[in-house]
Amino acid sequence: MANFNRYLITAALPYANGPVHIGHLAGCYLPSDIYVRYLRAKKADVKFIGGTDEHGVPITIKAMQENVSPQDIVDKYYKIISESFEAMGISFDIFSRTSRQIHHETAAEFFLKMYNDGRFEVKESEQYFDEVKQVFLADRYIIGTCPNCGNEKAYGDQCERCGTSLSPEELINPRSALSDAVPVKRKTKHWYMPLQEYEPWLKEWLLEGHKEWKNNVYGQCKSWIDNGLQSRAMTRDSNWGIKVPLPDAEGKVLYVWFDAPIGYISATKELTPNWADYWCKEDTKLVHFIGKDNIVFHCIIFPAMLKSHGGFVLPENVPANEFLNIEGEKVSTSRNWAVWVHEYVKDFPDQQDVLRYVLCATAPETKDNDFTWKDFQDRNNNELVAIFGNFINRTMVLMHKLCKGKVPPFHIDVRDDKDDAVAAMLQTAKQKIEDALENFRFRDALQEMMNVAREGNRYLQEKQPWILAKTPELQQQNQALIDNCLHLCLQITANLAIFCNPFLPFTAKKISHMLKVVDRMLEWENAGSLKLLSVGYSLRPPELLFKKIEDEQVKAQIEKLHAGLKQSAAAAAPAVPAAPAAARPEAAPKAEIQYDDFAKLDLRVGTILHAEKVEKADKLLKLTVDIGTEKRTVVSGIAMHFKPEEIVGKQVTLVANLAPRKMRGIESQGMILMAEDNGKLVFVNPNEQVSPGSGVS
Ligand code: B3M
Ligand code: ZN
Repeated sequence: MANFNRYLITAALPYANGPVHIGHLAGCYLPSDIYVRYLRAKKADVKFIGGTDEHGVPITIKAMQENVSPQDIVDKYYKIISESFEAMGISFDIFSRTSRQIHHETAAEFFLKMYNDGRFEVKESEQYFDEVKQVFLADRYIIGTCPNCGNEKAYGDQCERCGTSLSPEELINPRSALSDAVPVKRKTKHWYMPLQEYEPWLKEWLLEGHKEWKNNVYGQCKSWIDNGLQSRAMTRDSNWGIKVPLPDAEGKVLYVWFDAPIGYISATKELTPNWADYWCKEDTKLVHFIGKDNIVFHCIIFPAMLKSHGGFVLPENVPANEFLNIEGEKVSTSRNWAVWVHEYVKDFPDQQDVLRYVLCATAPETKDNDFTWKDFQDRNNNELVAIFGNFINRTMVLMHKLCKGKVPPFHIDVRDDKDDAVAAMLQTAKQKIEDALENFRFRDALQEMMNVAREGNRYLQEKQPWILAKTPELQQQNQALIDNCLHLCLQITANLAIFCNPFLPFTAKKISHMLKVVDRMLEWENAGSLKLLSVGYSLRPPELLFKKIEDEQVKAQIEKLHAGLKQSAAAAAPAVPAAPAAARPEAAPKAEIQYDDFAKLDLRVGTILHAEKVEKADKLLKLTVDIGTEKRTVVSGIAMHFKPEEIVGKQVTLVANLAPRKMRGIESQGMILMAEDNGKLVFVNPNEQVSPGSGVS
């Protein structure tokens, strides 16, 4: 393992086409900030790079929806996004924008170097063109009827009502979203990176060299590489973006995924004249924090670009998180099913650390996870208030009451085993927190930090200084024991400030203020020490660190979430690609049937034993379903809605006597019942676990 002398930490550049929500925070901004704060506390040489991604189709679409220029959009959201991060204490060293001059220059130079080194292939292909507006149309700009569900406002890349992924060719009645004209195919030329040529190198560098990467990241990369890489266009036809710096490239810009990661380099240049130390010296540890939808770009395409350009370090790790759902549903910005950071900071002023705590405790580190307001309340009330805040508050109150507001001395002659155990407890915690943080296990690290507060409470409870001081006479007799207890509780409190600082920086500041210590005390090397506070030092009165969150607040947030959802539903019927069809697709009534018709159905509950994708069929999953007496193979069109590994073990209702049917060469022996809610599919199953094969009637 190489020895690193400096760290370059990046967090994905959010598109400046909307505010950030808590899923963004949990996905990459909070973990990266925790990591960076820890590194700074260790006095490491570290730069934390962020900014907004201001190019690409997402921006131009938003501009069309709001009927303003792309520049207006990026200006508006840069402000909201950067203020949200600042309010939450995400401590970037720089928060730049890819629209800045320095980035345009850096990205253009990068492209030109690759071009001059012969790294691109030029290829012509046919693409949809709008003859009225005289522009090529990205797939998103083509709308038409979905061949699957009949939604008339499906996009050329996806139907947002039924979730099917589409190509523009599949749309019935395709039209340009810009002019309503029927698009025509036209030849266009682009510069491609032959990614297949990087395969041997990627196998060696990534698959062989980085087996330590998180399973979810490594697995995705492996399957991309194993499936074979292809040439990918690094330019697009558009007038919004970084102009391709070649003479014969009128109307062409760099592909947004080519320019955006270079934004990390440009931002570092903007930050420091020593930028090349961070990007070009082998002893830099470069770590990209991202969400799982960005894995291929950061682990395959950008490294291939860096390699191809030459002279840059490669990422040492890419600890991508999975997704955070909200109240059991996927976050959807278009349906407004999200908790927006700029709204949270307004609704919960001065409670940033509560959100930081809850998001870290429930971070989707290895699998998708769920945020609920109830859990938010519980974790605040039962953990931050009842354990962490309570320990520090009791310590401070008792110290003021029983030790005259000063750090009491420690009397060696009356110390006992419990006192002696405190030092070891702190040392162990320090080790465990370090180990977890170095390995990007932020949840574990947070748990270990909380355990220190738990241990503190336990120690205080065992010592019971309030009993020792029940009467003035008793207190006089026991003062040495009382002193020892509170001396150690105060040292634990100071240690907690150090330990919690990466996770709860606002709280660490408040504790430092109460203890009247300077920021230097929070340096990591001080952790584990029992000499953080000097004897006789007078301390400030206790401040409340956390307050209870009431049921009404939780209720209001849940209502707000649902109200937001309805609002966006009412604002449906977009003129241009916009919010997805939000109106509920009512199931059409069917003709009346007799009981006998119904009784012909053999419905059985089964358990999914195995699920896998059907090759070359985007929508199909092949399932093995246990129906008690036998196992059935069922081919089901649900691949766009569920990942195979998510549904193994689920109970389903199977139409068991449906005539078998061949799909993609596989005989499907039955059909699974699904409910459809606004484009989301849900299994129909009994509300309690039943034995496989149980009949349904
Ligand atoms: N803007 C995608 C996203 O916001 C993209 C990330 C760029 S990181 C260089 O998820
Ligand atoms: Zn559809």
